[in-house]
Amino acid sequence: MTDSNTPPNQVKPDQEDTQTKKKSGFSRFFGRGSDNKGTDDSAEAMINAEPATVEEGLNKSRSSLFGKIGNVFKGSFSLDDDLFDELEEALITSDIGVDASLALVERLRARVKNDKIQDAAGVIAGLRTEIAEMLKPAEQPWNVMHQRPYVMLMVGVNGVGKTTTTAKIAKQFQDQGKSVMFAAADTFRAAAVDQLQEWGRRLDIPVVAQGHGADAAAVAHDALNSAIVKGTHVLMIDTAGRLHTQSDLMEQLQKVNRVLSNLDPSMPHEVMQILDAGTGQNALSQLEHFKNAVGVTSVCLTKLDGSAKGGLAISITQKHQLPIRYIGVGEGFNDLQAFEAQAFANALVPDLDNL
Ligand SMILES: Nc1nc2c(ncn2[C@@H]2O[C@H](COP(=O)(O)OP(=O)(O)OP(=O)(O)O)[C@@H](O)[C@H]2O)c(=O)[nH]1
Ligand SMILES: [Mg+2]
Repeated sequence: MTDSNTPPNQVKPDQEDTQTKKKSGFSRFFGRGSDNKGTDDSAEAMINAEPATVEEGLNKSRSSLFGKIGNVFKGSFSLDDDLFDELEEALITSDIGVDASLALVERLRARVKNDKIQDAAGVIAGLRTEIAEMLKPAEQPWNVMHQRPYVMLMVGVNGVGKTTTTAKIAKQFQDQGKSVMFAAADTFRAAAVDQLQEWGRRLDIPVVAQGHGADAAAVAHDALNSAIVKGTHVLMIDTAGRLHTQSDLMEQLQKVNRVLSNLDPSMPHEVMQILDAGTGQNALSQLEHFKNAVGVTSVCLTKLDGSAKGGLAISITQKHQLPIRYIGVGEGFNDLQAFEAQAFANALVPDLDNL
């Protein structure tokens, strides 16, 4: 991780190492350590891989949650305070967070009482329904066609999946018949521009770039002008990963935002924060900081497949009421799926027979 004194156009050698290690998942498809180049075959594999189901993506989260409490629903089940206490504890330790866990158990108690639920299957079904209800505010309609170009700023800390998620969403737009342009506003990390350009080449998407060390806001400005001239439907601006403590980089992001909104106050239309589910409750404070700095308008929760912290979606919704546009349940392009509250709740809470 770079300290806040490092100039934006310099990358420390140890930072490059961290980046290379982090890309090991990416290189599963690309067959080597580089984060930006690979064979066409491996790119094809990533683009065309069969989708994982949401249920598969939440395997770890589900077993972590019910590994702890499965037994209280089986055998000599008794509907008492102990059951709710154990449930509450398991929810808290599954990264649903304290507030959201308390709220969830409270709602479940009320449902059990109102619906006169008496058996384990009923409690499990009630839990699933309450989780779906709590997640509902995160499932919001998204109309990217109301503006042309529709401008999206992709933000988040290092390595959460900003660039690959940008490419994956772009592919979905293309499949819907929309034209896309990329802006390479991660001018901080040496290989970042190449990485985006490589995706642009593979997906046949134009990339506006000025190279390593360039002013990110100038890149965004150029790209916007180009998207206007070309009549592009969606402009997606990839940005450098940064911590909220890297004040120079946070200011750079604010400048990108400002340059866009000076040209048109409705821009950017979407500031999408990518959050790595594996970071757990830490993701909530990342969101808080970015929200304050650049007015995040939506979230994408990646790497659920590698994490047992799927409950995070509930605390994000409870605390921030932002739309969760997508969830990442694997590395393949088809593994980035539109968020659906009920499907997510179904995947997190198994049937009694499968506990
Ligand atoms: N397993 C899994 N891997 C993912 C998912 N989303 C992204 N990744 C992987 O995460 C790694 C980092 O992705 P990038 O898109 O380069 O992340 P980034 O946020 O742009 O990184 P920086 O630009 O360095 O800040 C890559 O290997 C991706 O393939 C996901 O949902 N599941
Ligand atoms: Mg990136």
